[in-house]
Amino acid sequence: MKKIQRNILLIEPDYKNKYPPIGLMKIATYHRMLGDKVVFYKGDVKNFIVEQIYESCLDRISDLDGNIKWRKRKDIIKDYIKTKNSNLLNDQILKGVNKNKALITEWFKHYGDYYRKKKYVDEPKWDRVYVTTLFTFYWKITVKTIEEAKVLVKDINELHVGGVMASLLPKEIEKATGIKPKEGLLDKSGELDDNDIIIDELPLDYSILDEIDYKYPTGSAYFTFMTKGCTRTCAFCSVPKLEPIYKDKIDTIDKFKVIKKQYGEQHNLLLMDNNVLASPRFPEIVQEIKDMGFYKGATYVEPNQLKIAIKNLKAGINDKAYVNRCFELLKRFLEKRVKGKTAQKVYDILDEYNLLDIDTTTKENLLKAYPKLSEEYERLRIKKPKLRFVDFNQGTDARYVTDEYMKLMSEIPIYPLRIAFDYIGMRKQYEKAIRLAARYGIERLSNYLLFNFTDKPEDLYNRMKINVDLSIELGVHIYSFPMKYIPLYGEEAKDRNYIGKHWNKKFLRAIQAVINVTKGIVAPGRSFFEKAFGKNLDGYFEILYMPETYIIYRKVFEDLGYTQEWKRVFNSLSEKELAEAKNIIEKNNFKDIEKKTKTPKIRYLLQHYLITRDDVKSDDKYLHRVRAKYDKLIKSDKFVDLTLTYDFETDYTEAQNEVSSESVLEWKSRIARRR
Ligand code: B12
Ligand code: SF4
Repeated sequence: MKKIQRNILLIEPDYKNKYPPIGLMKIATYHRMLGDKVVFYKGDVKNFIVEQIYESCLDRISDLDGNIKWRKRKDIIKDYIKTKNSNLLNDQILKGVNKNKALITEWFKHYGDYYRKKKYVDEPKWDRVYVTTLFTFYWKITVKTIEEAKVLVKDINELHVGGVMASLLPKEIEKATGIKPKEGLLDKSGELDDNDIIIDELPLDYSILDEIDYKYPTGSAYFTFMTKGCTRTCAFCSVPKLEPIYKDKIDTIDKFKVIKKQYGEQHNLLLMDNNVLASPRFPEIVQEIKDMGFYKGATYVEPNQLKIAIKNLKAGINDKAYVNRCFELLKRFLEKRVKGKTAQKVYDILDEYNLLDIDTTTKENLLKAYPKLSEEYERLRIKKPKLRFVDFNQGTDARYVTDEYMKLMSEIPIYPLRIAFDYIGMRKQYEKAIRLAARYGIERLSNYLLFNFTDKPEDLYNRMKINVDLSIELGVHIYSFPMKYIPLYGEEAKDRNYIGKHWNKKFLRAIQAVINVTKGIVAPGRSFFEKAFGKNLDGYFEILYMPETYIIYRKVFEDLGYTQEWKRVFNSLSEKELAEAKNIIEKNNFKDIEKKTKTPKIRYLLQHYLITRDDVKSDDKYLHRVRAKYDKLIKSDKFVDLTLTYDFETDYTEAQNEVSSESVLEWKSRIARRR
């Protein structure tokens, strides 16, 4: 009996993330194995619905007037579907239409109504929809996505939700959406259908990533776990819940062979192991990594991506993805690799087959044009060897580091080596691990420093300082990446506002403000560190209490003398006044100062906190210089980008507290007078 092909939709909510959705990539492989049709979408579900209606609309009208390049009008047509604005229809969409105008107009109106009157709700198209989830702090957008996905699936029981957040907050998701998520891994057979396939063990389907506009910054890479779970149960970590069983080695090389054959060789190896050094089979893991082509000094020559894409296009693996991919590759080729007469020749071929615009590019024409382009493409494509790197991105556990294991790590191109420094209590083991790394010639380290958990603010300073001191002493580069703790369960897990026991709102903002310019990176140099965080703990705490604007525009306010004035007043407070002032500052809310304290000196001190960026007319050259330096570093090193937390994605300096500008001006002049 012939199996019925199912329509499968995979959704990743519209949040920012660095790694592609590994779970969905495995599920895509699974459904393709079963002969189902798979579509991937990342973004807003409403927009997806409009896209789908647009495609149906185009199917209807394309032949009614074949002279119009309808796809060039995509954005306006989509706008019309959303708004049913007749001006758009008459003035722009129907412009130049000569054939079947009345009929075409009716179809547009029909599809406009179809969206606006939500008729699609009565005609769901998808046999199964999967929504993946990631960080718990993306709660709102994930719940919204699940809610909106409900109308897409024929049978609500076929709406599946899984992944990290679904495993940490399953009850909350069920309460909010009525959908009971699938918790944990898909590591047993028969989890989704009645068959023997273990989805977790399948190779990833890379093709789905070309179906969407979003670009993950990982670049060409193999993503995998060579161990699962962890041997420890740290209270701040969800691995014991997500992956409760420690598997000390997962055979990987065969999966890579499949990926290589289907999608081409990948550049780097990104490993998500939670605690690889806990594995007694670590020597075997390192050997397998070497066998996969990741040995010290190994290089990578990019395969002919166009040839692979055309092969997959011919095989009908994922037409939408490979049309997009071919278009992108040819566009880049034309813009970057060909010059003069060859460029003209390539341009003419692309033009002849309507391949210069994604909206007019078709599979049929790509296959026709390819034989004319393939020779030049092969001749001129990039063939320069690039170094390959291995990144254990979750960090390694210093407590498991031995001489033997460090030596093994130094035999593969680990870049950077990440050693977790989760709390000050592990200082001894941590320092020992760093010294061993230096001894084995590992010079670049990027280390995670957890804060805002049960630690004290001074612990963070001390750990950063240890890294600065060790870098100088050992002649290595240790970058510190402070990682703010976010709860794993309950209400507090749903956003990033949690304040740890020994922390307060002001201190957290201050840390963020200090490292905002460097996007979260604390570089190894002493002079920058001391300027940014203080020469010693007293200096550090002074910075933590300092007005945010003075922290960010350090130079400007120092030059104006405001910082000195603030320090003078802050340090002149009596013990009692200081306690009162600190109590107010720590809450980081400076509205209605008069109501907060009766003490004139404290009131005067608090005026400094009202000064905002808008009051600073002069440019802070120092700030721009530092920012430019770090932007360059991030751009030039993918692994730095992959370490940065989302706390620094938006320009924090743009998003400071709004305070009424009148009062600011008044306070400003008073401060100026007192100086
Ligand atoms: C890789 C990773 C990263 C990467 C990027 C992740 C990404 N996707 O963009 C990097 C290194 C950048 C990173 C950073 C951070 N991370 Co992180 N990270 C991970 C890690 C190791 C894997 C996450 C992942 O992508 N998994 C892919 C999964 C989904 O694939 P899979 O396991 O093969 O999927 C299986 C199942 O999940 C399931 N499944 C998946 N999807 C679906 C969908 C359906 C419908 C179904 C049925 C099943 C299903 O089936 C699959 C097959 O078995 C997890 C720890 C872990 N072991 O899970 C932490 C983890 C997600 N990270 C965590 C944290 C806290 C962070 C940071 C916020 C740290 C910080 N304080 O700054 C940063 C934030 C990043 C930022 N830029 O701000 C926490 C999250 C806690 C929380 N409250 O949500 C975790 C859980 C680690 C921990 N120790 O607790 N991280
Ligand atoms: S050692 Fe690392 S992975 Fe293991 S429980 Fe602790 S924090 Fe999580």
